[in-house]
Amino acid sequence: MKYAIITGASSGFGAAIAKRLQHQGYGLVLLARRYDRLLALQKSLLATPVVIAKVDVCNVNEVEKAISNLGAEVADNIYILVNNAGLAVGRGPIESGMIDDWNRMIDTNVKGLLHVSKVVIPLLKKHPNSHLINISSIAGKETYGGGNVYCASKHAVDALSRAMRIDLVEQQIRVSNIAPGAAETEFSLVRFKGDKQTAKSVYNGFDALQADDIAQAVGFIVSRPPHVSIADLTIMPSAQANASLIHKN
Ligand code: NDP
Ligand code: 8X3
Repeated sequence: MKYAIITGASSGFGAAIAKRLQHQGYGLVLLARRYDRLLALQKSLLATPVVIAKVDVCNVNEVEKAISNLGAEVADNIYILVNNAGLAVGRGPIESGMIDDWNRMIDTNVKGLLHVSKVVIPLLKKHPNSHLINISSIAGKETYGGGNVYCASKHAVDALSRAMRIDLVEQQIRVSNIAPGAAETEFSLVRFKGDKQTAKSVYNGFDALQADDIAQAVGFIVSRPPHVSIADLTIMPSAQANASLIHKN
C-alpha cells in the first residue's frame, strides 16, 4: 500500500485531500492539532489504513516523534507529502499588527512546513517519482491590502517549492506548488479569530472555491505518469481576477 502524509488534515483542504487520496487508493497519515477532528475523520475513512497523530507542526519535536512512530510498513511506503497546514491571523496594516499573530503565521506556514519536510523527505527519497506538494496561495504570488505578513509567509512557501524542486530533482521527486484563491473553509474564521459574521462576509456575493476543488487538483497531480511533474497551479474562483479583485454580485 502506498501512503500519503497530509498536514492540517482536521478541516478544509486537508480533510478533502485525505478523502480524495483514499478514493485513489492511498493509505493515509493525517496530522493536525485537533485530535477529536482527526478521530472523526479516521472513523469515516474506511477504505484504506488511516494513521492519525496529534501534531503541532511548529513543534519540531512533535513532528519528529510522530514520523518516527510510524511503523515500518507505513514509513517505507510514503509516496506523497502534502504540506497543507497553515493559517492567516489578522488582516491590517503592519503598524497595527500583533507580534503574536505574525509569529503564528511565520512559525506555522514557513517553519512548520520546513520541520515536516526535513523529516519526511528522507522517506520520499526511497521512491523515485514520489510527490511533495506545498499548499501556498494566491497570496504567495501577489500581495494585497492588509495581507502583509501572511503574503510574505506564502511567498516564502512559493520560494521553498522552487528551491525544493532543485534539491530533489536528482531523485526525481516531483515538487508541486498549489496557489489557491478564495476558498470557503475555516480559513477566514481562524483569520478573524472566531468572528463568524466577518468570516462569512468574505465569501458573500460570489461562488468561492470549495475544499474539494483543491483536493481534485492534488488527485490530478499524483495521477500523472512518472515523467510528468505539475510544477505550479494557481486556482481561483471564476469571480476572482487576482489577489485583490473579486467580482461580487
Ligand atoms: P482551515 O482553517 O480549514 O484548515 C487549516 C488546517 O491547518 C487545519 O486542519 C488546522 O488543524 C491546520 N493547522 C493550522 N495550524 C497548525 C499547526 N500549528 N499544526 C498542525 N496543523 C495546523 O483552512 P484551509 O483548509 O483553507 O487551509 C489550508 C491551507 O490552505 C493553509 O495553508 C492556507 O493558508 C491555505 N490556503 C487557504 C485558502 C483559502 O482561501 N481557504 C486559499 C489559499 C491557501 P488544527 O487546527 O487542528 O491544528
Ligand atoms: C488564502 C487566500 O486571498 O485570503 O490564502 O490570501 S487569501
